[in-house]
Amino acid sequence: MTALKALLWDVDGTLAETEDEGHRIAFNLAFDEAGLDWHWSSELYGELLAVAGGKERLLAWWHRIDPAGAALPGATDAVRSLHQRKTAHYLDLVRRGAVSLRPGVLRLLAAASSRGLRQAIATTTTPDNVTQLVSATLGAAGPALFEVVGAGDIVPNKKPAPDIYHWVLQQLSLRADECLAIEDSAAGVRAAQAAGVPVLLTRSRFTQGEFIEGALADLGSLIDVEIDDLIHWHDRSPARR
Ligand code: XBP
Ligand code: MG
Repeated sequence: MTALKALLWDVDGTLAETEDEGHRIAFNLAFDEAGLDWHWSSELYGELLAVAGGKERLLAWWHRIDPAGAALPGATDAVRSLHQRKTAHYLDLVRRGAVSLRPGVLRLLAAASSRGLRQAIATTTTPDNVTQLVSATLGAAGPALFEVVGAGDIVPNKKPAPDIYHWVLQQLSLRADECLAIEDSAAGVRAAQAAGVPVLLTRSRFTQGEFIEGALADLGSLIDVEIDDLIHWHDRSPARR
């Protein structure tokens, strides 16, 4: 029986509902600052989340509304600059307390730590965003909870590609079946599954209606989930050797 050795946490939508009150607001602030007449409502943003990665999402939006402009030689640099400003706004929003951990997350993080489980992050978002979120919500000691942070452009292909999970497993020197991923979206579940990592689903605000398959279970909210529940699901995973 392969014992569970590490929890691999997704960030956006899993640790916290960052997308609507954080990332979406930051994108709109960057648009205003740049003098663009773009504005992403919650409803539109929920659609745009089909594209993982903020830079990739921006470029997909630009191609959708102005294909000629998006095809210009300087488009990639323009997206990179706009995304840097968005990230600055996001960091400021999180620093000022715009985002809280989802109910149950703090208790699970602490319980996993006290049970000797290693913990890591596997996310599409920008690395600085992770540090800021974890520090703002868990305090200065927060980042130390996660032995490895796999984030953003550290890998060439973002979720649903398995790259970020392969990278995190390599950094941890653990096998996929020794770990358990916790994800909120179809892309995240697909990424973990493609890497052979058993994965549990906890839907977020934007993924409630998504068709998601491949998770060991759909936990719903984490508010009543105990660490023994996570270990129980891992023990029943077909991926275990
Ligand atoms: C969610 C994402 C990220 C965020 C925006 O990441 O797809 O792109 O929406 O962050 P995950 P950036 O669910 O894997 O945590 O703008 O920094 O990409
Ligand atoms: Mg997510």
